Amino acid sequence: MSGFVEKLRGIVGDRGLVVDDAGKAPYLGDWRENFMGAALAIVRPASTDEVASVVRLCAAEKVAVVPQGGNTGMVGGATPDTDGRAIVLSLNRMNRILEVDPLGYTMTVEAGVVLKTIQDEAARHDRLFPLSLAAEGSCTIGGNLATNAGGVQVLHYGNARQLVLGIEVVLPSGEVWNGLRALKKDNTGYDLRDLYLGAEGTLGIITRAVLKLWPRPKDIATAWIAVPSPAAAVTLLSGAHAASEDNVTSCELMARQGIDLVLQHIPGAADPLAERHDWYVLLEWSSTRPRREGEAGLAGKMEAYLGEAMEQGLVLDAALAQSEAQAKAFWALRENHSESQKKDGPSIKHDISVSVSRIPAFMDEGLAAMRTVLPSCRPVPFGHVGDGNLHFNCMAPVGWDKPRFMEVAPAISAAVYDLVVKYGGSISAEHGIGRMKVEELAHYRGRIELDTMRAIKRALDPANLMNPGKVLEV
Ligand code: FAD
Ligand code: 2HG
Ligand code: ZN
Repeated sequence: MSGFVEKLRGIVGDRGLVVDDAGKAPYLGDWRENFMGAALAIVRPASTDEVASVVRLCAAEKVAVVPQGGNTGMVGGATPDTDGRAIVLSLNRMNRILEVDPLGYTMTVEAGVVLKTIQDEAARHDRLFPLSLAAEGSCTIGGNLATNAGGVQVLHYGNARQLVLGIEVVLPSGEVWNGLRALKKDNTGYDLRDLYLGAEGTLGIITRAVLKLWPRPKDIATAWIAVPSPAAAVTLLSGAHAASEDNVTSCELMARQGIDLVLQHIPGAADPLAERHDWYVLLEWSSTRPRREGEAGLAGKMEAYLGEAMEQGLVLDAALAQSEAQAKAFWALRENHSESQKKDGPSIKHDISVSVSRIPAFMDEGLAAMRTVLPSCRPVPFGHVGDGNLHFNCMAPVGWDKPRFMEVAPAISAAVYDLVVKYGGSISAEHGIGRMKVEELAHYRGRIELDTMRAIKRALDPANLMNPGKVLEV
């Protein structure tokens, strides 16, 4: 294959090619350390033309391409398989912000721009790019679009699909589809853009995007709230929409088990409330209307609302952030859930969704289902309750190593996913399918849906070279 690698070098130059084992290593395993693959080379093109030339070469030589952004995905979608015959195509050199149009509320970027850089650039123009997730310091917009990422503000702004107007894609043939349109309305036939969003790199490589911007919030209220139950959390959220004048931008539910792991593993983390409680909500309201002199603003409204909720027994205790630093500390308790679970030991994740009003019943039945399979397991449910999206995770019993837990893990997952189906929910709300849930997708999706998906994949990638083995077996 040395001739092939030299052809790659001819396209991307020395800076764009990684062939030594130490250099390749960070691109070959996933964030959760569940998958480790091998690759002929890591290819890092610097432009759409270079991506297209690399993909054309791979198509001609029948070499599979695994697109990769920040490599923070939760389902192994960016990890090559172990045969070492694919290349990893990393977008991390395509990291330029190409244009900001504050008047039209858009930003045009290359796919490898880190999400936090986009948020900061929008803020510099007094605008907001609302996609927000704990991996924002390292995930890329290309990866966010390819996974249709969710995060903590979906209930107000929508998921990644709703935050983008146009995209440019390098197709499996190496041709470039320029759908980089900044149009809010465009009913000209099938929506090709929506095909590539959430396709996890199996239909093509997103190289550029036109993103939507929003006005930057000027008044933000954040509260850390102890609630008696998930049912109380859902009722609290339901009333908050009107009480905040439709300004609820985040509503995250957490169980005490998750908080204990954060306090144990994350230096500097502290419990905002004096007493221990079983359930917590992190509630945030944001408005673009600045708080005027002498007004209590959103914090005043939130305080009044939480006071009423306390009288109704929906709230047990609450702390309203008195500063940006305190709000950040509340958020750190939520955002360090994944990191602290990773540090604690083996776990399995169930990124599920049901309708918001069915969260309480699902929680009860789901916890019972996990414990029926393995009474000593340690469930850590948390997540985006406003989207009906729970991370219904489960830590291994204390003292168990990964191989032992993985023997029983499939039975726990099957119990959870069967219940999700009973509730009319989804087995992957926001993380995607990757390689981790290929079998589950095939099992839980209907024949018509699977046949249609396979027909699309075969039509757009007949040689099955674009991220093969991910999402669907064809
Ligand atoms: P990667 O991991 O590199 O790739 C993900 C998938 O997209 C792969 O299938 C890959 O092949 C494909 N891909 C990447 N770039 C491209 C491209 N340019 N064109 C085509 N395909 C491409 N996700 C959420 O939805 N919500 C959350 O709240 C959330 N929180 C997280 C918190 C932590 C601590 C971590 C580690 C992850 C979290 N994630 C979350 C998962 C992950 O961050 C997101 O899925 C993110 O969108 C992935 O971006 P990435 O650039 O790292 O993509
Ligand atoms: C989050 O909401 C992410 O923090 C990660 O989606 C969830 O670790 C998880 O299970
Ligand atoms: Zn999440």
